Amino acid sequence: RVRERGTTVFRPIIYGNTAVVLTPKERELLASPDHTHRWTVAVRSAASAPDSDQVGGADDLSYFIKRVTFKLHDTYPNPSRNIDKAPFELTETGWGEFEIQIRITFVPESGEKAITLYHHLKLHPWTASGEPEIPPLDVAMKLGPVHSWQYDEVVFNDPYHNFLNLMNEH
Ligand code: SLL
Repeated sequence: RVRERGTTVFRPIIYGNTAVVLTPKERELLASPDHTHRWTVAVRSAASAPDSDQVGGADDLSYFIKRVTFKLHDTYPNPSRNIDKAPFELTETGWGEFEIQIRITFVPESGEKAITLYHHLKLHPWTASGEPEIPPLDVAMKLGPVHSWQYDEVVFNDPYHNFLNLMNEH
């Protein structure tokens, strides 16, 4: 296995969450009626997908990502959730914001160590002042979905020759 010394290859990603308020009817149907929101946390390509209205691209990152582990708050059953194929996302319901640990494991041929990102799950709407404020649920519902996403680049230095080829095929 030969490394391409002095070479760097990277891929732009976004990670974060979208959240919506549950309707009273949806809340009734849940096992946990104290849950107020449905949210999706995801790692996606930052490259735009013209045919998609979701945040971030619909590109399949599984040619270099093997697994994404979302580590949730301990109030969740089995808080460590492994996603082993694209799309690398997880949808849950809940009532509170917390920090999600996002561990990205790369395909074995990369020889790369896993990386860990952190994202504060955002349920409550952004305010003009930036001061946190939790509006009543009916108000929040009218404001629509909340989005909180961060841009990053996954960088591989001195990649293995075979892995560089694999990256360049995509
Ligand atoms: C808070 N520090 O107090 C945070 C913790 C935890 C949120 C929020 C799920 C609970 C369940 C859930 O929404 N946990 O499934 O029982 O705001």
